[in-house]
Amino acid sequence: MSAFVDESQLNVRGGDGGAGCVSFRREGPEAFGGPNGGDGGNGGDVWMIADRNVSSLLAFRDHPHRRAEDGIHGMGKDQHGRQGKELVVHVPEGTVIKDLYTGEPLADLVSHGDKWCVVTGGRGGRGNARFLINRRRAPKIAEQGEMGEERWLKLELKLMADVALVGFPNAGKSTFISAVSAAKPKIANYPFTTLEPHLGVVRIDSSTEFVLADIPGIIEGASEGRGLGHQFLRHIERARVLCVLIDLAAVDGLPPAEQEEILLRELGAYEPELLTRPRLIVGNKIDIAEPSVVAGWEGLTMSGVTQQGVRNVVGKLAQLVFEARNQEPVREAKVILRPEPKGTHIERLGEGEFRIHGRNAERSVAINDVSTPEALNYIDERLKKMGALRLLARAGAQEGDIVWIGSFSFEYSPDL
Ligand SMILES: Nc1nc2c(ncn2[C@@H]2O[C@H](COP(=O)(O)OP(=O)(O)OP(=O)(O)O)[C@@H](O)[C@H]2O)c(=O)[nH]1
Ligand SMILES: [Mg+2]
Repeated sequence: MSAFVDESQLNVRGGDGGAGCVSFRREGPEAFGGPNGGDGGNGGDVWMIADRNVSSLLAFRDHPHRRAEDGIHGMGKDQHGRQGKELVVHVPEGTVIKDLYTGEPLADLVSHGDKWCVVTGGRGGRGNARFLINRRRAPKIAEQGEMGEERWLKLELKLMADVALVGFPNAGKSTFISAVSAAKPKIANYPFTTLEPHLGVVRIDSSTEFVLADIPGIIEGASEGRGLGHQFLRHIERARVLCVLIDLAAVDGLPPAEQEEILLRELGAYEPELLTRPRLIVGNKIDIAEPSVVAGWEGLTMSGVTQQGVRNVVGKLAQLVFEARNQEPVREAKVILRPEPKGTHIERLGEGEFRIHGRNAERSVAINDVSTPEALNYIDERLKKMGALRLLARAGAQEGDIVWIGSFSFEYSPDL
């Protein structure tokens, strides 16, 4: 079907890492003992996964923010904090994910099980037990937890019909889709009111939904091109389940059994495979049907106008869709991991001012208290080790220039 595109925005955020702990042994013979502050747990990642049992992006309109669990802070006695649970966000097959601001396509989750790690949780901070070295017997420093990554996304989906409504003109197809979804096609008491397909999302609960297509009426001879025929049979071709709507109060008095026979014949003549498609046959307009007609009808009945029997029909369709989806073979799922962020690099902010970027560099200043000489020493060592000072010199930093890392700054000196 042409341009039925469902769109939504989504904000995802990884869990924050727990903070490392500063603590020392204080018991019995170990009074004034060594450091024993545990590490904070990592925050949970957020994954997006294609799930064939999700059919629209409707759920994200109500809940556009999704966040994974935070890591727990480390504690004394070398107790590490627990990791935050990852969060898995289920989206329909075929969902294209873009960056909301740049429009850059990020991932295309094509088939069931395709998975993408969209943001990672913050790493947990290391406790002071990890900072013990010979020169530093009683470290009072521990790392803060890293913040979880956050990102705004745009989700796009070409809607595909799960259920196609098949019926004669005027059978009540548009009335039915209006009753069970937000679709609002024109309804009128004459044939061929609907001239092009409409899609509606039928939502039963947060985990059960399907896409219903209202298709222009089919008449005898449609498979040979009569009426709006051919064109729309093509749309039916792609639906997983067919809902054949019989008019129990047809103005021309065509008996239900005959309607059913003609409709199925047209489907089969167009494409024999359509007859093997799961289908539900429903007698509509039960509210105004003649008792004699009703007496001769053994199938399901409903009224799109009074809504009698509608819930039952929707439930049965949902069940058929669920079964059909789960019989489809699953292609081998693709797992897309995110590329590692870039290493340490220097940005020149202006005259005499630089910024060091990079996860490790930023992490080295994210410690519980950066104001002590001990902490400053530690930061120096770390920056030297990762070559950041060499990079600064190469970028032209001079004595006295200001260097930023995260929200921390220091004065550059070539003999740091
Ligand atoms: N009493 C009654 N009238 C119905 C029912 N369903 C539909 N109608 C009426 O039947 C007429 C046709 O309904 P539509 O929903 O437009 O039928 P359609 O199948 O979409 O028709 P086309 O678009 O022309 O193919 C309208 O006047 C509806 O009000 C029903 O269950 N009971
Ligand atoms: Mg219609």
